[in-house]
Amino acid sequence: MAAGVLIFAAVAASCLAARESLVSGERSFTIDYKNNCFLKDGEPFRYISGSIHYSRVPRFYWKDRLSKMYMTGLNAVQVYIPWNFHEGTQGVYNFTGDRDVEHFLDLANQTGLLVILRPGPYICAEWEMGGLPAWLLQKPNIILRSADADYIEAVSNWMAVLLTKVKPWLYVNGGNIITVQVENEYGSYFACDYNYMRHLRALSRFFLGEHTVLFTTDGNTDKEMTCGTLEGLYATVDFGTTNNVTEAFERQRRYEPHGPLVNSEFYTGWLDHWGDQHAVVDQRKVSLVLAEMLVMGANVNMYMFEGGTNFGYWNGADHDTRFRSVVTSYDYDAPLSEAGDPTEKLFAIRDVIKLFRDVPAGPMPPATPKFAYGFVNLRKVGNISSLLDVLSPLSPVESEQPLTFEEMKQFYGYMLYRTVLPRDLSEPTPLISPLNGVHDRAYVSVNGVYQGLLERDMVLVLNITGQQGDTVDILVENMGRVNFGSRMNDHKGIVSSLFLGKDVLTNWKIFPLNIDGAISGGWPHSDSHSYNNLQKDPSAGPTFYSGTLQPNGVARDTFLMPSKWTKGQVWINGKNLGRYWPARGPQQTLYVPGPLLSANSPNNITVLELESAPPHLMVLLMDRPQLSAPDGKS
Ligand code: NDJ
Repeated sequence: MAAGVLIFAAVAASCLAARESLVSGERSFTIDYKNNCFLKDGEPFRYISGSIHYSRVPRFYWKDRLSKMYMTGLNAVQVYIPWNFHEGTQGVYNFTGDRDVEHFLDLANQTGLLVILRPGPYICAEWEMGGLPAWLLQKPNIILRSADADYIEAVSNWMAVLLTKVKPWLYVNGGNIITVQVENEYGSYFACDYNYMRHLRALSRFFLGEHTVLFTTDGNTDKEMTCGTLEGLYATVDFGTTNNVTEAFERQRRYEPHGPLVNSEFYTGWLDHWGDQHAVVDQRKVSLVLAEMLVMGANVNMYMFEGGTNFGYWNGADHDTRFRSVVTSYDYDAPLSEAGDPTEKLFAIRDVIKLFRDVPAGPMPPATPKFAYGFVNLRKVGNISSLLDVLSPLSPVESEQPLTFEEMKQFYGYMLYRTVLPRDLSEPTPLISPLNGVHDRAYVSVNGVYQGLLERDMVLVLNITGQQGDTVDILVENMGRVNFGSRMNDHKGIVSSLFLGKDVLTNWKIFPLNIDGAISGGWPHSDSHSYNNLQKDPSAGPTFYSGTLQPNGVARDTFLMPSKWTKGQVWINGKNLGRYWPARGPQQTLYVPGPLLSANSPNNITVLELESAPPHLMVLLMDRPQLSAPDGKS
């Protein structure tokens, strides 16, 4: 064992000797700087925790997942609050159903789990715009995560609502929240604005009181620690299996010479982007590094313990060398799978934890039963251009230049831009996005004939043909806003002019699309005929399909495989399951939670295929996921 480990282990022993006398019955959670540990009710305390995002797990399963975490031997869960999940429209708050954060806290409490709360306002997390509401982008050039006045005002209003709601859940107030994070890895953001961090510290103190343990989490470089830490906020670090544990904690010690060692994000797995290989982190390495940290007496949170799913449009994206969108599954190769099933990694982690604390007696709750429903036939409903009366019932907005999603106040999903060809194109003529202004994918039709696509950073030119006056329909897909780094002002739609050869395309009609509203309202009805439309090749371009799954008395978790479909979005019984893109991979199947299904009546499946449907028009419902591309590449 390295010398550093031994020194830290001695620290752990001193923590065990710590005691603080308390007025009997008083609840407290504090930092013991003398003995380098947390104190809970005056007794030395160490957490072994796991991250779970309630926004990625159906409410029905919250209790099941928390019980499995408890039975692994965890004594705490770490929870992010995604601001945009709760304040979709500025000033309008939603804390019901899958957004009922107090119910989640209550279930954790009943299960015997303490909570490490991470209320943001920014969370990263591979979540759309890192949890920030896209309506912030309505102010041009807003400097997110800084002391920008408009940003601060929005943050302050949100924190007033949120922190007031969680205050009764603080440990000292009789609840289970032991610590609260301020911002998230702020040190890796370019702005490095201490006034912003001071403001967040003031808000937290004001709404949560003087005695709550507030902390920061930062990556493992001096720059990150310098910009991310602030006096009065306990500085913690995050790192995975490829880092040297002793060095990582030595860095924490440079910023926090005394107090508990904390790895706030120990990576059990990693995320996937479309086009990547599926990420896997070796279970033995996770066990070894976990043991190494626990021997040192460190507090560890495993990120993720259960990842879950980016349902709907909630995935984020990265933009380093180019824009890369995160896949629908957030399985993360975590100890509990996307569907909440215990994996070998979970049992290996439990074996490690057993060496350090008693794990609860009794069996691990089993995997939820899965069902292979088999093939479901779909029929064509119609191409998107022929369905605008249903999907965009109000008149379109007319504008000489294209407007962004944010300007249209439609923040997520898809929008349709329509104009006409200014001249005859007898020869294929380039439709060009010279400033890379398609955010993020555009599906182009001329008079209902699908021409092909443009893709941000990838495809900036598409040759099209047609006659003067022909209708050009461009469906633009928002593939999730950037959640990390300096490019989070990620406006969507056609964000700079498109050219046809040398001519700028102008005079647009822009149709906001309420696809989710139509589908959750019962559209398309099972008896509705295929809408008449102009599409020549019936299987090309953005087109809706639907069908029914006959459940035969069974409503169980299942996995939808859109084999040979190209790219699109799936809904079942009105719930948006997320994006599929088997052609790009690695993810091949979509998780379908059983509680969405009816056991006794037909279940509606709706697919929006953006490029090209297979001739068979079937999807397969299987009893296991496939998160890697079949050839092992992406
Ligand atoms: O705090 C961040 C957490 O929310 C730290 N991470 C995590 C990775 O899952 C997650 O976003 C980082 N993400 S550093 C950036 C990934 C860049 C590919």
